[in-house]
Amino acid sequence: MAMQKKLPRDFIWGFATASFQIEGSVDVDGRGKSIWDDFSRTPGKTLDGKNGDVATDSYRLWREDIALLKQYGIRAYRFSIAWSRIIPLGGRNDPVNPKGIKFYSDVIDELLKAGITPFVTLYHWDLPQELHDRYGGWLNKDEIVQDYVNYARICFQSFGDRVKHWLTLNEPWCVAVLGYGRGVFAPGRCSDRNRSQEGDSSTEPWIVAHNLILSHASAVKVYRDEFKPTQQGQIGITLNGDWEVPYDNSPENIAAAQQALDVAIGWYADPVYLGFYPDHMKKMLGNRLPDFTPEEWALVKGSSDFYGMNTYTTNLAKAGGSDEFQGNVDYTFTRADGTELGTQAHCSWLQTYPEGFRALLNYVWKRYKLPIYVTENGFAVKGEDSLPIEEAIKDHDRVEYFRGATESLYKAMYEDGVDIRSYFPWSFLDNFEWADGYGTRFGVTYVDYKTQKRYPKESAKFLIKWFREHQEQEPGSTTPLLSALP
Ligand code: GBH
Repeated sequence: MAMQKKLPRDFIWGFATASFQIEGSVDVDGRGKSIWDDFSRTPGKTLDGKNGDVATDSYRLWREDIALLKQYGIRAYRFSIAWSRIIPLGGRNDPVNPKGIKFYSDVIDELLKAGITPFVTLYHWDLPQELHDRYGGWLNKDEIVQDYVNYARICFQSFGDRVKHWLTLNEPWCVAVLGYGRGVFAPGRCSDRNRSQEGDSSTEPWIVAHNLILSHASAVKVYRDEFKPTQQGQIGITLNGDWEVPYDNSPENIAAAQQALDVAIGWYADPVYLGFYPDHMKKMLGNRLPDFTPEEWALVKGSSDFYGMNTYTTNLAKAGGSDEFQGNVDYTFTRADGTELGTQAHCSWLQTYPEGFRALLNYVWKRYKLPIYVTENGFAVKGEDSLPIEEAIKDHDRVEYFRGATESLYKAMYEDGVDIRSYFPWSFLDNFEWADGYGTRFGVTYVDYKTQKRYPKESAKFLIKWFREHQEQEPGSTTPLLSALP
């Protein structure tokens, strides 16, 4: 039998989290408020009115969390920095908070001591509230670009000697659409006056996206000009985006699948990697799509060292519908013959479909031609929230999800030749799942919110074992003691 190829030693794999979803301690050590503090405390915005005041208490339990990551034997840990811990009021003329810097600095040191590579997201949705109140946050180009760049520069200065992997923004599509279009995420603006007192869903998301792209590109320029020559790290953006399969073979549904990709992914990826907007977006939006000046295009094009991919599922794309954020395409999981695409997750938007992951990796590789860092991929098991702990940790559907995903990852690399450099299952811990509160669990580690005790699920063990078997190991390294895990 031919020797099976193994993932190289420097392939990065690990688990991912985000500051607001895990940290809690929202008014400790000088942290300023973020838009998610206010939003989640507003009645009716989150499931059962839950907020991030405690979350998984990781601001206090970070040493224990890193000890568990070490026990898992992972290579890397993806986490995000809370802007309002670094600069409580957020702006370029506002004071920096040394305690915030010290917190992340200690986390980074502890990770490195444990042999774990830090993979750092600068912005995972928790904008300082003050910037929103002061000038409209992401809506205000002249202010936000400078303030974001200032924040990023402080992070490069403070942590860049030890952090070699930076992500500027997590999922700008979600920031723009869910925060300013559908109004289901902070700051909750949208045209529906039953839902929000302010906002215009027909214009604001496109403006916010424009400002996000410029902020990202400007921070990358600062990194490349001022820090990369000495710090030698990689920097890029990470985009959400799921695979799209035409509902059937009709020409309009085949076109619909491409239109959906153009808005879900191309809205950001085409400018950043190719230097233009998808034609479908220009046609759909006319002058509502803010264009870049030639100088801005020069800044934006090529502003990511790699393709950062967050992906969870596949949609069947059907022409029609008026949802511009999906390219005027309807999504379904039910095929024309009545069968379902895969196993339904706890959240409506997610079903298993590993073939879609492989197809998306191929599509992105062919279109954008850069190494791919998979920075999120995961599954929420239906009903897991109501099971006793000893049942919940037997997360069969999540194991099957990751079995399919790792197989697709492997085939994309070794059968299709896609250049993939990392894989980060979402998430290390069950955590604050935004508008879904604590009712939806994505963790490979169960969190008992009454005691804050962590319990590894079967999926964590499956992934640890899979990478142990499919990746070349450091000489002399020992197998993580799976049976010894709590
Ligand atoms: C990720 O986004 C996030 O980065 C992470 O913080 C989060 O915990 C994780 O997913 C699990 O949700 O049509 O309004 O129902 C995933 C990408 C894109 C998934 C939008 C949900 C549908 C939103 N998300 N999608 S809606």
